[in-house]
Amino acid sequence: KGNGAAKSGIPAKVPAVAQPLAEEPAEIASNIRYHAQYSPHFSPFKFEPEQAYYAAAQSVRDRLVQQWNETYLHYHKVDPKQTYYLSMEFLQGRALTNAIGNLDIQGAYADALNKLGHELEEIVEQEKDAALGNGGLGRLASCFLDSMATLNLPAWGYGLRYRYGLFKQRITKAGQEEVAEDWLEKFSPWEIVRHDVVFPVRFFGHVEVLPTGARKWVGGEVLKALAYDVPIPGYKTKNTISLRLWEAKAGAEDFDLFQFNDGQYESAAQLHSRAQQICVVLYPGDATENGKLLRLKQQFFLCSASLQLNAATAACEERKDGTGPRQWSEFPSKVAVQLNDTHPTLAIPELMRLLMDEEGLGWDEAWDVTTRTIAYTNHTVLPEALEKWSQAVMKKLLPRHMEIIEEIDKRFMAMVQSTRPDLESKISSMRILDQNPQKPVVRMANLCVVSGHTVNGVAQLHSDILKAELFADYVSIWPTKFQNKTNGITPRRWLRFCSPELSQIITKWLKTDQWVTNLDLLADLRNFADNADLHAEWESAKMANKQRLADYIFRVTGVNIDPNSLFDIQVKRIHEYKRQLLNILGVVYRYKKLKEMSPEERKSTTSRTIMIGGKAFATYTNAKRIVKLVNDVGAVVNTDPEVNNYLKVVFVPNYNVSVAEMLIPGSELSQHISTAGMEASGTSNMKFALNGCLIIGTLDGANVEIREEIGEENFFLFGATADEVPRLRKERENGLFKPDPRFEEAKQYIRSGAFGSYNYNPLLDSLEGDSGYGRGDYFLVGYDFPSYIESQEKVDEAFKDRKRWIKMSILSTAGSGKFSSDRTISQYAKEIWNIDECRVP
Ligand code: B1H
Repeated sequence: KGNGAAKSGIPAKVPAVAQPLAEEPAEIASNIRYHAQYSPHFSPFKFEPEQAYYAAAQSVRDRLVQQWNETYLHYHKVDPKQTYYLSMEFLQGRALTNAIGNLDIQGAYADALNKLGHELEEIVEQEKDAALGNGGLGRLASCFLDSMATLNLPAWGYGLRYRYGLFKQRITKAGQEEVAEDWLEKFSPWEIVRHDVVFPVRFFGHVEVLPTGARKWVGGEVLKALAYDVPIPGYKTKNTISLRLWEAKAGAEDFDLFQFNDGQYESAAQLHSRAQQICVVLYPGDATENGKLLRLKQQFFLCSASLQLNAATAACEERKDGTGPRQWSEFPSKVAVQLNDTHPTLAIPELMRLLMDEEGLGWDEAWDVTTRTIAYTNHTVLPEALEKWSQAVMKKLLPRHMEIIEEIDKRFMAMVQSTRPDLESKISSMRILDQNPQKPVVRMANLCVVSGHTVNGVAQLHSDILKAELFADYVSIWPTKFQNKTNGITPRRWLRFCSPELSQIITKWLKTDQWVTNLDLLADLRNFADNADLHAEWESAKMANKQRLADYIFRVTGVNIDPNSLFDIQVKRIHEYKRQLLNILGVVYRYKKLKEMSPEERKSTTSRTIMIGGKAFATYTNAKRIVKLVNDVGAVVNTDPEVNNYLKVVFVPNYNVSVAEMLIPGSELSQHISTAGMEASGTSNMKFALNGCLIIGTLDGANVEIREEIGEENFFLFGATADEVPRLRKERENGLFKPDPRFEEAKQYIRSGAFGSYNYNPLLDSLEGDSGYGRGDYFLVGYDFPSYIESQEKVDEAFKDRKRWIKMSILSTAGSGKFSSDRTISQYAKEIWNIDECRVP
C-alpha cells in the first residue's frame, strides 16, 4: 500500500489552474458566444433560446469546475472526515437559476444574455428537470446537497445516473398516462464524466474458500461503474461539492467479436445490454420477479461502487502528520456513510466484505469499523414501503453478502439471548432474517438498525412513533441509538430564487439579506406583522406571483382562473394516506352547496381556485382513479356558469420541481391533510409556509412543528390525532362509526353521475365496508370529513378579512426559520456524522 494519491484521483503534482473568469456582462457574453460556436452540439449559426441555454450553462459550468477543483484540492490538503450521502434518489430539478444564484452572478448573466438578444427568464425555461427521484425523499437529498455545500461541509452525494428519471404525466380523457422523460436527450451540461473513476461491480457467482480459510466471491458477471460528477455550488462560498452518479458499463473485453462476425449480434453484446438495463430507469415496477431482481441490482450497484471508492481511497492514505499509513480502525474517523432509507442497505454487507475478504480484517474488527461508519434514516412507517428481499433472490445475486447477513443475524440473536432473556418472545420479529417457510426474506430496516450506529426519523412525531412502535424493542437494547432530525428545505431554491419579489421585500424590511443563510432571522418580520406598508408590499408581491401562476395554468390547461380568488393548492404524490380524496370530496360538497344557493347568497361566499397536482404510481389503481376524479370534477365545475365565478377546480399536470417553483410562491392556502401518524414529515408544507402560504392540516409529520413555530392561531387544524387513530379504526370495525350526513351527501353526489359516467364506485367503496389496509376507510376520510369542512369554513371567513389574512401570511414566513435544511444538516454534521466545516479559502 502507499501511493494513495493516484487512487484517490488527486495527482501528486497538480498543474496550476485558476484562470481569472469573466466578471463583466460583456466578457460573459463573449464567453457564452464562444461556447455557442465551439461546442459540438449545435450548428454555430443557430442561437435560438435552446442553443443560448446550452451555451450559457456551459459557461457557468466553467466556473463551477474551477471552484470544484479548488474544493477537491483543499479537502485533499486538509484531509478532514467526510460524509457520503447514499441515496437511490436525487430530485434536482433545474440547475441554471440555482447555479448563477449561488455563485451570485445572476445580474451579470441576465445582462450578458440581453446583449445576445435573449431574456434570462426565457432561457432558464429551456432546461429539462433532472428528475432522478420520486418525491419528498429524493428532493430532501437534493436540498441537503445545497446545504452541505453552503455550510462548507466535506460531504458528497452518491446516486445512480438513470437514463429515464420519473415519468412525464399526461392527462387524457382516461386519466393519467405515463410517458418516458428523456432528460439526457441532448446532453446535460452539468455533468462531468470521470473516466478516471471506474470500479468493477460483480453479480451472481459463488463463494470460494481459500486454503487459509478466507472466503472470496468469484465468478458471475462483472460490470463497470463509471462516475459522473455534477458540481453542487454552495451559496456565496467557493465550496463546490459533487453529486456523484454511477453509470453501468461493460468493457470491450466483454464484447464477443467472434460471435458478432458470426452474425449473432445480440448475444455478442449480452453484457453490454445487461449493463444498460441497470441505470435505464428510476424504480422499475417491482410487481414481477424480473423487476425485483433489477431493483436489487441497482441498489447493490450504488453501494458497491460507492464503498469500493471509499475503501480504496482510505486503504492507501498516509496520515497527514507523517506517522505512516492509516489503520483500518481509523476509517470511521475519516468516513461517515448515511443511508437514505433502506434502499442502500447493501452498503453494510459490502463494507464488511471489502474489509474481510479484500483487506483481510477479522469479523470483529470489520464489524467495529462498519458499525461506526454507517447511520440510517427512516422515512416511513407504511408497511408496504418497508423493504423485504427474498432470501433466495439475494443468495443467487449476492451469495457472499447473504452469508454475511446470515452471520450478522446469528450474532445478533446470540447477543439478545445471552444479555436480554426478557426479549425471548420478541426475537423472531427483531431478527434480520424472517424465516417464514412460505417466503423467507431479509428485513432491510432491521439490518440497518442492528448495524448502524444511529437511526433517525425525519420529524419529531415520526421519530417518537419509531421509538414507541416500529423500533420499540431495539430501543430497550440501545436507548441512545435513536435520534430525530426534522427535515428542512433549502431557502435558496424555495424562497430566494423562486420568489424574487417576496425576497426583496423581506431583505428590505430586515435590512439584510443574511436570512438566506440564517433563516431564523425571518422571525424579525414579526415586528412588522401589523405594519400597513409591509401589508401593501406583501400583498402586491403575492398578487404578482398569483398572476404569473394564473398565466401558467392557462397555458397548460386552458382554464382561466381569477387571481382575486383564494388560491388553494395540494401538490404531492397521489396516495390514499395523503387523502387527496378528502380534498376532492370537500370540493364536491362545496360545489353542491353553491348550486343550492341563490345568486345573492353566492355573492357573499369566498371565491376559490382549488389546484391539485401529483403523479400516481403507474400500477396504483386507486391513485389513478383519484386523478381521474379530480379532472372530471374540474370539467363540470369549471364550465358551470352558475358557479364558476366562485369555484374552479384545476388538476395541474406533470407536477415536478419546476412546477412547484411556480405554484408555491403563488399559493395562499395549502393542504397537508394525511391521516395522522402516516406522513413521516412532509417537506412541501415547509416550502408553502416559508412563502407565506397558510396551511390547513392534520397533526401529522412536520405539521406539528410548523404549527408550533408559526402559532396555532395561524394554522387551520382539523382531524383525529395519531394516538386516536387505532381506536377509531377499531370502532369502525365494530360498526360503531356513524358517518356525517355531509360525507354521505358528497359521496352520493358522485355516485349519482354528476361528474360523468366513469365508475367511481370502487373508489368510493374503499371508504366504506370491510376494514383492512386500503379498505373500510382505513385512512379515516369519513371520520375527519366534518372537522375538515368546518375548518374550511373558517378559512373562508379568515380570507374575507384581508388584514387578518395578510398578517397570518407574514407570520407564516416569520415562523419558518426552523425549517431550513441548513439547520437540519448542521444537526446531522454535529450529532451523527461528527464532521466539521472545511472552507476553501
Ligand atoms: C418517503 C419514501 C419512499 N418515505 C419507497 N418513503 C420508495 C419509499 O421507490 N421506493 O421504493 C421511494 C420513496 N418516501 C417520504 O420522505 C415521506 O413520505 C415524507 O413524509 C418525507 O417528508 C420524505 C422525506 O423525508
